[in-house]
Amino acid sequence: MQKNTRLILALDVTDKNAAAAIAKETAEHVDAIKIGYPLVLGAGLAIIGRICKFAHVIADFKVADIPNTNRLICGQAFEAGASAVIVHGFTGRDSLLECVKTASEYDGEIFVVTEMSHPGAIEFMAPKALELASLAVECKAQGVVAPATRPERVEKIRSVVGGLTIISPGVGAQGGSAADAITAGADYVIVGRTIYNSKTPGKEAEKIAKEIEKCR
Ligand code: OMP
Repeated sequence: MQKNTRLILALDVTDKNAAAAIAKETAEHVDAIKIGYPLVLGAGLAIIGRICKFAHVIADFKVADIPNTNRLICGQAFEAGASAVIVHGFTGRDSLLECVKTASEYDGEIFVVTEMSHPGAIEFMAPKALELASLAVECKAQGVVAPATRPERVEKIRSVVGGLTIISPGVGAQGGSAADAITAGADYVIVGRTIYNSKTPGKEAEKIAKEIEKCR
């Protein structure tokens, strides 16, 4: 993924035609489009192939299973046209290594969730976030997901992952700021509702991309 706008759209709509229209309108202002269960369950896995004509697709399947099942899930995502898959690390080294190995067969990337952006992440994830970040480095994942809602945690996670890519959700609807996340060390911010619920998603994406540009 090329760092251009440093903005990733989370396309969490459930209708395939609405998704394609938003992807088309926002494509020039984003570096990637993240697709997860809402859209894949609503529109089918083939939606990845449709959306990847507009931008790189990150398949957000938060894969969290035994190694063999992880291999099968990641394989399906890459076969469908995804450039990257988001996975969990808490299932352990063997499960994560299988995701990384599968990605390498497709020249794809793996992003490992560390601490999530919602308040509940403080309960179980936050105490383990830095260990999960270390595991991502040790397993040679390409990057991690870290919370824009807590820029000070992005900074901490950056100090653990070194040169790995950090993608950071929680901007806008969850209260985080794109500028704060980028300044804290995120490479990309992920924005969903603020863009796809806007009457003018293209203009909204452009506005956020400009905010990010000012932080450089
Ligand atoms: P908005 O809150 O609508 O901007 O969407 C954020 C997107 O990022 C959604 O697709 C979430 O599922 C996703 N996300 C988080 O919000 N927090 C996290 O900690 C991790 C993710 C993710 O893995 O993408």
